[in-house]
Amino acid sequence: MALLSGTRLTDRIDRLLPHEEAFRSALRGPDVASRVGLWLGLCFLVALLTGVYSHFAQQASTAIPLPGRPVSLYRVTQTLHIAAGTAAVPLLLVKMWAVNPKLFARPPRQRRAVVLHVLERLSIAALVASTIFQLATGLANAAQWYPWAFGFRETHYAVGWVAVGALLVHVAVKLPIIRDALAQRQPPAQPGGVTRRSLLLATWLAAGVAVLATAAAGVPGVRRISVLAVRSGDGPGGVPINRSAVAAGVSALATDPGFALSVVAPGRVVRLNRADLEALPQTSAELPIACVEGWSASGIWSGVRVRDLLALVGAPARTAVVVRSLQPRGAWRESRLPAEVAADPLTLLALDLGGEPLSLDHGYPCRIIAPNRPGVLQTKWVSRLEVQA
Ligand SMILES: Nc1nc2c(c(=O)[nH]1)N[C@H]1C(S)=C(S)[C@@H](COP(=O)(O)O)O[C@H]1N2
Ligand SMILES: [Mo]
Repeated sequence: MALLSGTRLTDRIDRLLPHEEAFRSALRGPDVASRVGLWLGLCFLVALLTGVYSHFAQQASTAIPLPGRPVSLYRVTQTLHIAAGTAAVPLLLVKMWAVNPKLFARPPRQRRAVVLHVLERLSIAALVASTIFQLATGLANAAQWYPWAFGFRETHYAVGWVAVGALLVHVAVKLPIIRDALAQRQPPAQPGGVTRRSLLLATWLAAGVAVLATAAAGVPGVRRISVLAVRSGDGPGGVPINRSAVAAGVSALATDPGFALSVVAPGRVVRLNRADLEALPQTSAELPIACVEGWSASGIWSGVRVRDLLALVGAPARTAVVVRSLQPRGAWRESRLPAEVAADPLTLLALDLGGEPLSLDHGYPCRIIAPNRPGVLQTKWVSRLEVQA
């Protein structure tokens, strides 16, 4: 059997695939793509800035110390991060619908033009792939679903930069088209079909509904309409429970009457049981738990200032402290308090939430709660505070 010659093969593919002109809607094209793209770009910018902040906030030792005030800064930035990512999903779908015919544009004939065409297509492929990756992994993370083997934070962070790079190339290449399209006040004529106005309106509406239904879980007042949110705000003291004591495998140790917290400094150890901790001066503060997965809730915590505990072993207030928990394994069983966090008068080893002793799931007998920190660092079931020499 004779092999298909190169030209016959390309002819066949050409006949199989639709042509750019086969897409009828006049709304497919730069006019809608630029307008939706502008908002998509804005979502990207918000996600990038808040994402970089979150990445560094979760780093155990950050070169630039993060501010302790406002106490809810991380709560706001992480809610914005999830909201921007969620809003981007319908925007991306409409954007891809608008530019879809371009996928079937035939390559030009001249060699130089072909090279440029392929490069441009490759940058689009990188952009689309990285964007879908970011939105898909971000959404899965917000749903607390980790169906992959790679570390989420590092990968989501790295691919974020790929997406930003590809986006910059894309905007630079398309700038003249974008400028023309945005300057065009007159929408494309679409006899009998959906108008540009209603398409854009439906797009903004879809983005708005998506944000309210899922990502507004961190916003007091509107939390109730976030019907698809993973964590709703129920839980003892109005604070949801992330990992339960049973899931963390700490139930027996945390309820053991022989429990005692160890505060350790070089050459010195002080052991305190729950009654000893209750007998120390107590401080109350309203502080949020702001989970990186997008939910957050504020509670009134009371307990002992960490710096008071450091004083018991003769350590200065401004000392970095390693916090260990009763949990035998798992990524969040330990955390580190940088010196300025340990010294903060609002950094507490909490014993109570909402005027009641901590529930087992919220970290009984004692847990860390510090201002403006990602939830992953608010270690529960604390068993040891180790001063860093
Ligand atoms: N020991 C321990 N502490 C932990 C965790 C954990 O898995 N183990 N999860 C952290 C995460 S991811 C969050 S968001 C908060 C949630 O606290 P909560 O369950 O009291 O709301 O606890 C943090 N403290
Ligand atoms: Mo979390």
